[in-house]
Amino acid sequence: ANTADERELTDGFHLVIDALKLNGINTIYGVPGIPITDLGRMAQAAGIRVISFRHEQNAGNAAAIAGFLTKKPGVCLTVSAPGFLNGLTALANATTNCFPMILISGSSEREIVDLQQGDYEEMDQLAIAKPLCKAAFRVLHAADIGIGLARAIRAAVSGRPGGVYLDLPGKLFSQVMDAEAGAKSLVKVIDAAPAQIPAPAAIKRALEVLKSAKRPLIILGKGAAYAQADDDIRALVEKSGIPFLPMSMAKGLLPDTHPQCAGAARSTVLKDADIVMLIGARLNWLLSHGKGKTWGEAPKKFIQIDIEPREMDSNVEIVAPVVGDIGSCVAALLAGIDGKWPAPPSDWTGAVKAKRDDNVAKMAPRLMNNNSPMDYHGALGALRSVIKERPDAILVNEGANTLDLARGIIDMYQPRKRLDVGTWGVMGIGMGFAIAAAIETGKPVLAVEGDSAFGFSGMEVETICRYNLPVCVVIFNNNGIYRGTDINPTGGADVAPTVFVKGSRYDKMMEAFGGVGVNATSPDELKRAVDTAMNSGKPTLINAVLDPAAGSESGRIGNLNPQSKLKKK
Ligand code: OXT
Ligand code: ADP
Ligand code: MG
Repeated sequence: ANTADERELTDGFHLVIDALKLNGINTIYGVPGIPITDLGRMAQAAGIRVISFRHEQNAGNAAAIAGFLTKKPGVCLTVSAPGFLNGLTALANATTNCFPMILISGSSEREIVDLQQGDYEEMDQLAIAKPLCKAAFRVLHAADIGIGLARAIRAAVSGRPGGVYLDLPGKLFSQVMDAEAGAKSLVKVIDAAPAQIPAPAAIKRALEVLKSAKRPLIILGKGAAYAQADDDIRALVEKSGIPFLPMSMAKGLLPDTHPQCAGAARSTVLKDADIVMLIGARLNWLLSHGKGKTWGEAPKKFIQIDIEPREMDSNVEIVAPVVGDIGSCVAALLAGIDGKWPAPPSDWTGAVKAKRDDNVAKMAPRLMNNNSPMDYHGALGALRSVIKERPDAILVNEGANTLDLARGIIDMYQPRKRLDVGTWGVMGIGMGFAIAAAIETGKPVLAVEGDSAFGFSGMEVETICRYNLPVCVVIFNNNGIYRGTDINPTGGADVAPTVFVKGSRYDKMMEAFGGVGVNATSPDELKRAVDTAMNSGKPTLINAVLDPAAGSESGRIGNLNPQSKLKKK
């Protein structure tokens, strides 16, 4: 073909890239291979940032948290069958957490897959993805790429956000079509997540219920953080004078040090509140389903703000459902909270403050120890100062004790700065979240990782070094899952299932890739090493040596472990 002819043609590769760019998607997280290697290369050549990982699950987690941070779908690109399945865990996790994400996978030839004739990496990926995500689509014709991507973007970000699967069979990429027709086939999605305005009657009902409260409480969830309605949420809390309890990833929406913050009085506010307003938080296991011992004896009424109507009454009766997007709902509520709004009774706010001050005072001395080997409180006391001094840094956190204690001890000051295991309590989000947080925000990232938790995504330290990202990973190395002290009761050579190699030096992994590795044995050493890392922005991994006996089984959720009824012999 002569060059004049070529100029008039486009193909699947270029249409996918043009469609992404047209919709402002400037970053792809993925792992290359057949049939998407050239797609990644061409995307990079076209100015898209292509971040290449060592395992698709980590790329998928990166895309998911990019979605949470930006309200645009994060894109993960994988190869067929095994790569797709690796990415699928992240897609399911994104959907569970209401993060917008699109998993784009190359796939094998339909004719062969559907007759099950054993193609290279054969798998009916669309069918497998469907039950695990919010929506799933396949594009068979190059002319449909624009529409396919538009559907995927809308499905991911409109209504309750979630994960979308987009199946692109290998043959599609080399399909050619007339360039002008191709350009016309692309769709720029207008108003991808339209405002969903709450009904005035629902707002009126909610305000009446709230006004009747003697002991009101506002619970902020990660939906509220996602909504980016930070100023109005803060105004609603402050004008109403109601104590607020942040769920883990909503910490920092208002500072944890805010006088109305009830984070350190959690058990008291859940037990004793009479009216509870949920903003972007579900009454799932993390809130004991809204009933039982945690919620006390006294009757309770719930107001719930959520974009998903079916969330209402999912666990207990919601007396005032407010369905709409949080920005619109909070603005409407705020309009109804004027100067005459009654402050909550002072015996209630006083009781919350007393409990909070008591818990904070009890914890304070434990955070100041300089023990070696470290305990959780000593180590986390040091990291708490790091975030206090750098409130715009992003904290990534996973583990059991490492997670639960860091959540309580490290105060957050700004919205969307704490990223963690979320609704599933999943290990493995660490490095993917840290990488995307650095890429999407340009801010320094501190990843506080249990040694087990780190292992699920640890190879991505190479990725961190390769892209020279300002990520400081701190591994709380207690030699195992929860503790490093279990022994094999048979006396056999195998160690207990929860225990790892003793005295491991994770810092040397980082050095292998040109990053900075530090072995820290005391809180003072740890603080110095983290400060240096955060100031330099150099990829750093700190092996924090923790007392193997310091943790407890499953951290704060040991009660979820089933117990054997049989007595030990
Ligand atoms: O009010 P009271 O008096 O009750 O006090 C509360 C607060 O008011 C108070 N507080 C404070 N006091 C003082 N000052 C301040 N600032 C303050 N803030 C709060 O403290 C208490 C407690 O507060 P909290 O935490 O808010 O309340 P509580 O009661 O704990 O809240 C309940 C929950 C349920 C909301 C909360 O606990 C929560 O969010 N939990 C999340 C738990 C979670 O998701 N855990 C992760 C999963 S555990 C397990 O599954 C693990 N696995 C299995 C596995 C997983 N997960 N995934 C995959 C893919 N495969 C396998 C594994 C392998 S964990 C794990 C690895 C563990 O080992 P590591 O080495 O990684 O970690 P280590 O344990 O460190 O060794
Ligand atoms: P947490 O774990 O912090 O309690 P959840 O993930 O359980 O939070 O709940 C988040 C809720 O927020 C979901 O029910 C989701 O539908 C809702 N949500 C997410 N984004 C919005 C939004 N923009 N407007 C309204 N609700 C939202
Ligand atoms: Mg551990």
